[in-house]
Amino acid sequence: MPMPHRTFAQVAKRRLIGKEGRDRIREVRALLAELPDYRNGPYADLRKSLLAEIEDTRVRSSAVHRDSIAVRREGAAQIALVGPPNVGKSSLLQALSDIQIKTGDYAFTTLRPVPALTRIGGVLVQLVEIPGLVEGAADDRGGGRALLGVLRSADAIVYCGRAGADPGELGIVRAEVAAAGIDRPSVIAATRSDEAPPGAIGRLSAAIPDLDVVPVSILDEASLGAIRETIWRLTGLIRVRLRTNGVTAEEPIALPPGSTVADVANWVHHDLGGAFSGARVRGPSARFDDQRVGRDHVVADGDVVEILR
Ligand SMILES: Nc1nc2c(ncn2[C@@H]2O[C@H](COP(=O)(O)OP(=O)(O)OP(=O)(O)O)[C@@H](O)[C@H]2O)c(=O)[nH]1
Ligand SMILES: [Mg+2]
Repeated sequence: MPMPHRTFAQVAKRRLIGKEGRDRIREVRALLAELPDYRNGPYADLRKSLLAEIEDTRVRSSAVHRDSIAVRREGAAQIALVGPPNVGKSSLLQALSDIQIKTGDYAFTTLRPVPALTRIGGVLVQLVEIPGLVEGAADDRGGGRALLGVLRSADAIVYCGRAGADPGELGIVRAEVAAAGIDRPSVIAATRSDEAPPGAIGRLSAAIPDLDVVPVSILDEASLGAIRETIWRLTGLIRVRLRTNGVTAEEPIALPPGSTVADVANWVHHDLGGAFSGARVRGPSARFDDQRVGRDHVVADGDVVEILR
């Protein structure tokens, strides 16, 4: 029995996450080899789209110009790490994901945006380090316009500033972002907090009263856990787990707040969106376990939803 084609499509998508260039093409070939060899129907469509994926990947790889800084969006949300040079953005990105990037005790180690995926409560979130936003960036100083362009597509911003540094440095960066007309949910990560003198976090909070300040050090696991939670809250998304045939999925799906049972069904599959009778819900949005609800029922973070056909 071959895998149902919908499952295959989901598996394929998952296996291609984070892969680019030669790796991506290799994975697509492996998937093609596993695909049942039907000439018509959904499997044939899948084959066609996988073949197109190889072509697209080739085009993308040959088009990576030296000055191209575009970032391919992945995961449920994209969060930008922005701040002055040398504050520890790359180190934080590295501590929260499993990529290796250059870090260094001098300014401008990172010259272009670096994306990395991190898993928060079972959901993949993309973090992107935006390097070198200097004063005048909005007027294209230091190639600022292209960097701000990348920032424009982010869902939220983590402003990174050294816990012990002059808060004015972050003020400059925020002013450039504002001058570019970019306004996103934001927090301040007070980085390298293990090096900060006593009282530094309090002074930073006092200087930037409009944003939450979260101290973080790559040497302190608890602070990394806290910044993950902060990043999750910044996405504004909610997590819902699906239940099928009495089994609750381990990995949640991420949805915008206010999503309904119909949105969950749509996420499972577009065909299903119209053809289901309701759901059974347990969790924060239910009055009791396995409450029977209609398609307009609004789900909440932490719900378990069983779609009824
Ligand atoms: N003690 C301490 N040092 C840190 C921490 N995070 C980063 N560093 C050090 O700070 C220096 C700069 O770190 P990077 O991660 O390269 O900083 P960055 O903001 O990415 O720098 P650019 O890309 O050059 O703008 C390195 O020497 C790191 O080892 C931290 O939490 N604690
Ligand atoms: Mg860096």
